[in-house]
Amino acid sequence: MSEQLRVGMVGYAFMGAAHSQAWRTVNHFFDLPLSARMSVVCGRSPDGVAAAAAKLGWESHATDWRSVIERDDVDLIDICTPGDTHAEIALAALAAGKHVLCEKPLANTVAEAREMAAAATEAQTRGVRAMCGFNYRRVPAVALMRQMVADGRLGTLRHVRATYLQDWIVDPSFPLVWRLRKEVAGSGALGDIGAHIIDLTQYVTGQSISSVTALTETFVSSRPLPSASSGLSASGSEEFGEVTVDDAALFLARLDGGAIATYEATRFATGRKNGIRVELNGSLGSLVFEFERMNELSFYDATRPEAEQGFARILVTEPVHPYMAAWWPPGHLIGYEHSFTHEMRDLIAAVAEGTNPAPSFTDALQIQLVLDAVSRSAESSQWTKVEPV
Ligand code: SOE
Repeated sequence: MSEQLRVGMVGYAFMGAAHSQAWRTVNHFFDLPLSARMSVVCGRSPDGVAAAAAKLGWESHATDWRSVIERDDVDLIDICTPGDTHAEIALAALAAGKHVLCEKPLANTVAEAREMAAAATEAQTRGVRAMCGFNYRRVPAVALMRQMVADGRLGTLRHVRATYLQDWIVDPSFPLVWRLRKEVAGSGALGDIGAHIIDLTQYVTGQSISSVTALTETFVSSRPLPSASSGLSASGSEEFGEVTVDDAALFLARLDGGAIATYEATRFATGRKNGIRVELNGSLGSLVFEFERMNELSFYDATRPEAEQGFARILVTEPVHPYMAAWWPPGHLIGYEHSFTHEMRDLIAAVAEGTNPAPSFTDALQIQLVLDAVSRSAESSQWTKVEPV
């Protein structure tokens, strides 16, 4: 029995469920020197967190995250809460010598993100590791995309074209959930899903966004307050609240390696449920990743004989592809949840090896600075530089 990595998770909604699946599964598919132990899940509602512990497979449950951090039988804190609590939980956990996994975006403000990145850098000197959970970079096809760009298969990169399209709040009667309130979420589509395509494009290209010009839009400015019980259905009363975040964010960008880019993050793309698409155009070819076809990569190789040119479909399920040797024979596909299992695999390996996992809090701070530049540009309608880390 390898040494245990005892986990305390704060929050148990969508990301808590996705992370729990990964903690339950990772050691059964990846040979690692440390075994994750699902020690405790924490949430504000005593009944809710007790039910979540039973459903998601946690040994115990708590309602005060500070008590979880104080436990000497917890080694790592996994933060799956809304963005307004990321900083205080991560800072307390790092100070207490706990490793930290924090969901994206790192924080709700640049100031918080700077504080978290500084604390994580200091904690490294004490052997404490911290990672921000940008899960899509751990889809094998995305890791392959990065490798092919790094190997020069596209030549000089000219265009980056990224969209993240959802439609879950197109109905104006959808209630004012936490993701629609700035004081809780920090921003709307921009920080929630825009952060993912910022990370994805910087990860696969190896280039960083240096300046942006942006616009944001809030299509529905007032929504019914959630009912006390479910939090998802409208209260039925006439109580309404103001939407204080963007419903959509669109921006152009220059990257520091010379590529130019377009980004679109929206929750009003009717019919698009979780539509992530990244296309790269280079002097020697193009690559396209689409999340709805997440086991594939489209590759246009301009060096092929003229008679054979066209977009080839790479099926990213061979054992040679990142992470795939741990799963099934070629052609047997994997899904969304596997990206989290890969995230936990890399985190556990880093803790065991004493290395710093990526993306680090400093990497996530740089993404927060891009988000901030987009917000400032949308305000000023001016091209805006991304502040240095
Ligand atoms: C809602 O937009 C959401 O759950 C995001 O918060 C996640 O990061 C994304 O992976 C799926 O959609």
